[in-house]
Amino acid sequence: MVDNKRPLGITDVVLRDASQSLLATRVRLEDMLPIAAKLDQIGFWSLESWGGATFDACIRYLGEDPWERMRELKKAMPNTPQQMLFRGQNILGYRHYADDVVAKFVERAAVSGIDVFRVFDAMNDMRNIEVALQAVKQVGKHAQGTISYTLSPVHNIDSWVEQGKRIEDMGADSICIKDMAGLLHPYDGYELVTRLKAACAIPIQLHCHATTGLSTTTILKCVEAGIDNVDTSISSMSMTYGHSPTESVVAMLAGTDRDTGLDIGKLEEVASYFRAVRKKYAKFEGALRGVDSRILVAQVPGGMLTNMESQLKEQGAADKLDAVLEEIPRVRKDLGFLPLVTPTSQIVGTQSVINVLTGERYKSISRETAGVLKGEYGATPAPVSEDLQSRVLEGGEAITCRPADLLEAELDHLADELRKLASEKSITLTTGEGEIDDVLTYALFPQVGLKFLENRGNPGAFEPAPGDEPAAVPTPAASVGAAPAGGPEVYTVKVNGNSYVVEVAEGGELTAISPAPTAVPGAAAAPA
Ligand code: PYR
Repeated sequence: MVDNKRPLGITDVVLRDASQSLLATRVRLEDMLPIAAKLDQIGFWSLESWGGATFDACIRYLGEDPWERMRELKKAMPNTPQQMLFRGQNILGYRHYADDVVAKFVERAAVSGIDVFRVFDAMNDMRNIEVALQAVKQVGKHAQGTISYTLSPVHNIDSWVEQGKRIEDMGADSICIKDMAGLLHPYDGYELVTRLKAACAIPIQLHCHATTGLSTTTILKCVEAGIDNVDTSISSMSMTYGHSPTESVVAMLAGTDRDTGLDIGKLEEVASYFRAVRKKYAKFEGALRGVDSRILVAQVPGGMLTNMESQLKEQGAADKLDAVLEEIPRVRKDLGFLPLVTPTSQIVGTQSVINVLTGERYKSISRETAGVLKGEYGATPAPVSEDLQSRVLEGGEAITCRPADLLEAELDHLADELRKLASEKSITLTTGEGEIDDVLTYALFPQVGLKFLENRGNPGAFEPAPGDEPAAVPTPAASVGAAPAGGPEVYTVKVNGNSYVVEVAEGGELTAISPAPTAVPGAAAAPA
């Protein structure tokens, strides 16, 4: 083992990514707080407890104020650094926001209790994480820059090491290798970490999903190469779409130079608690048992695959899954080999489904696909298809600067807009210093956020908690075929007796139309 006489740091992700990946982001604060004191005593390097899709799920489904959730979690776990996943210029949404919104969001997240910000960009365009990282440094918190790991002809160990160095040069405190599809092979992980450790002075952390069955072995090889911290999840909330079990990694390293020092007995108390919680949320479980080896071939995140599988099934097109899986690499190539992670996984997935279901490639181009082709999300790892690009540009120019440089400051305007709407609709906004949190909720999700603020404190307006469902719940049409947390609004409309599912993006633009499903979908895991 390399220069390794130090404990491996563990970030347990049970409260955020495990809940997102295994239980469709539905675990409620009331099921987190009873175990918080125990989690706080374990000695984790950090606990991932916020960010990703949790913010959206809180306001869309659960009727929980995400800011309040964070404050409560921090209060209950004062001794453990609280970590969030931050989507760079997309913050916790699906489009780029102006820099003033990014900076204010970071500031308020820090005030609410976040200590470690893991900042990534779905395109790996590092210009898109710069403002967020600077904002984190500004508030004196830990800024972790991220490599969104993927496989493609234009990505290799050299390019990842270059990206790592760039992150360090940007002033980050650490680097995360984020392997959202579980594609990092153990020996590649060993080489990548060895090279990153040689090239960069800041700590390296590994985040691996378990879907392909590689993650625990990859963790071990990365430990041998000298990785500083790894993400795991308590065993009763681990594996399949999630992550390697915390206790297994702790046990593997017990008595070695990298002994984590964590107490298996205490961890078992936490595992036991989540065993019961998981049963309560069973209806949100995905179908996977064990390993999905298709991901090794299709190279997509597990959540993306299962979402597509259930959506196709609902539309009576389950037989098209293989065709869609073949289509994804083509679309990904046309879009410059971008990594597949929120929001690019949804963009590539939706376009692939449209290409297959319409029977003609790019007969219809979604607004988001056009956005990638126009450079609205930043630079793609490789050039995009010239044909498609000229089609969507219609003689205009693609964006080559950092896209947010083209966005005017928007926070003051949004605050005024929200105050006006609140007075028209008699919405009670938070008063004083906390008002800005409401503005940020509205800034990120104008429709869903406003609806949340209108109904805050009225649980009846949101999904019932598990166990509180009425005996027979008629399915509201608007929830049929619902997109993963934070996707576009989905409606079912009838035209001449035929039902169609229509997706309307924030801002009101139509992004996709498909025949309506015949049955209510099962719960699918949100994309990683
Ligand atoms: C998210 O952005 O929600 C991920 O989990 C990657």
